[in-house]
Amino acid sequence: DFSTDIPRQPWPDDFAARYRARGHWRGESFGDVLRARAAEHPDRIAVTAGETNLSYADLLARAESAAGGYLSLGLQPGDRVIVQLPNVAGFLPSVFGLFLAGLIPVYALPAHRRTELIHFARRAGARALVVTGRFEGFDYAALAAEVQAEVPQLRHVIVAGETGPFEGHPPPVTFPKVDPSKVAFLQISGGSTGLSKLIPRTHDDYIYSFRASAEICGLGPDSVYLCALPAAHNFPMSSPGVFGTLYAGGRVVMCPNPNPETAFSLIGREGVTITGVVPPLALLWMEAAPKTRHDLSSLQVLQVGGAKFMPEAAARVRGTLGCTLQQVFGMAEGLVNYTRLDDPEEIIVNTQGRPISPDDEVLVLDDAGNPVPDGTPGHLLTRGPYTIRAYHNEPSANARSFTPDGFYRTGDIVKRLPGGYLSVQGRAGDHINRAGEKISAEEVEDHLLAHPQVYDATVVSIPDPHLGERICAFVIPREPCPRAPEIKAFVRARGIAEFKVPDQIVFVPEFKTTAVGKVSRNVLRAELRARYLAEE
Ligand code: J2J
Repeated sequence: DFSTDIPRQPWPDDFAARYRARGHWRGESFGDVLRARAAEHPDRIAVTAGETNLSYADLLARAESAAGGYLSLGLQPGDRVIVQLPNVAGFLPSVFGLFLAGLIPVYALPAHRRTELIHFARRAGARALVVTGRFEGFDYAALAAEVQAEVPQLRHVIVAGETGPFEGHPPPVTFPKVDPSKVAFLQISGGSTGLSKLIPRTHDDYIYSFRASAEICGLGPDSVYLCALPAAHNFPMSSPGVFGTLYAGGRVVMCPNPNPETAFSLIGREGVTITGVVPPLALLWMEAAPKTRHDLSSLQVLQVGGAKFMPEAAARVRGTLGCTLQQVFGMAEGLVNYTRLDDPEEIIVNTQGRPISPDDEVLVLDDAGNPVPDGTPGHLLTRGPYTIRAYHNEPSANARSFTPDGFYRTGDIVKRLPGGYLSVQGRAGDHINRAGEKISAEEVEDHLLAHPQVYDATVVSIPDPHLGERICAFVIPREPCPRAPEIKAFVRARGIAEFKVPDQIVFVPEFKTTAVGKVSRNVLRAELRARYLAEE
């Protein structure tokens, strides 16, 4: 039972004291932020979604109703609640309601399915799940019911309406006291080995990250942020994203899907000033921009992150979209780097930016753990005022992912350049970065191996002109050899996000390699990838 073990502030006391003394951690909770903004400018619009506009006062009122509703179910402060919501008006009332009630959101993506949700529910010890009914043709309430049937401790499925759950419900008689140094929510990691891990973020650390991000991005009351990626992703949530925009008193426009037609019409209609996308979307938008009938002239900043944006593409952003590019290299575990808006074009095009905070500590190390000179590729390790010190409930992953003195091993290979700018060169781990979604090769292999006609399977990333990387599964079949579409359908039916289903299946008679066992799996992956690319 994981119900009582959400950790206290996870940084050592001397670090915490320093982060407070420097003014990074201000003892402010999510609820405090919303209350302050609603008091300062109640009538300003906070969120637009379709025809719905919620003012800051509306948002607070709906969040208070939601808090009252959650607590009336018997949920207790500290309980975990999975939130699986697409980009709808109800997203923010749902999660601010949880914060006001002292409950801990666990953010799932709209793309997640049965297997992933069950894993999150068990790992987090979640007691409830908040979903929409139907969205873009998919029945999330039905999915939630399937998950609930498998996880008895998940007592409540809460179906949020258009503007959140429990609309009109009375607020709690008393709001629980929330300690800003404690965990506010659990974010989902990309999961480079095995299943996604849960990332505990505190009010203090996360609010610092988006407050400082909003400042770096020049956000203010006139800013209009288009939330084009799924709001539960760390990038659109906090870099500076939805929360940074609200912190600055601006307006969030929820974009139901990021195709150019939908996004451009919202940019034109709502006067969007800033948005963030992954590289494949940036490419798509640059293709579509010259032909669009929508007015994109309000757009000042296009942020691109989540995967490497190639310099050739980066150099075309200003000419095609008429705005400043900002590269963003971040991770849900913490550290976020930005190119600054007034950096020379050369830096903006060729680097992935520099850290948010003067207290972000960055190490670039060789394989033996020694620092490399600037300009030489090495492993990126980091610690700082908004980077976690441990995953939630993952003793063995923690031993691998963090050094004894608290540095997080990002798995990324970077070069440090003058001024502390970073250039991402690749990564040491074996996750696949498919259009910004991180997929564990191991996790997909396990699903393939469950197929009765699959003798063995190895999953690798293959460079892809549209996705950045695609998922390629090498499969040794049993007789009779199954067909590729049948294997894909089988994997999909295991209840996983569509973005994890292999794009391509290559049948091979054997793996022709000296690599055996788990430890050499990376060697095998590298061999198969090299052989495939050579034959292509
Ligand atoms: C190369 N690789 C990148 C970039 C992330 C802001 C922006 C992105 C994320 C994110 C985020 C990259 N160039 N510009 O949380 O707040 C790869 C790295 C990194 C991993 C983290 C944010 N930007 N990456 O993408 O947790 O490999 O966060 O370690 O999903 O994405 O993935 P994630």
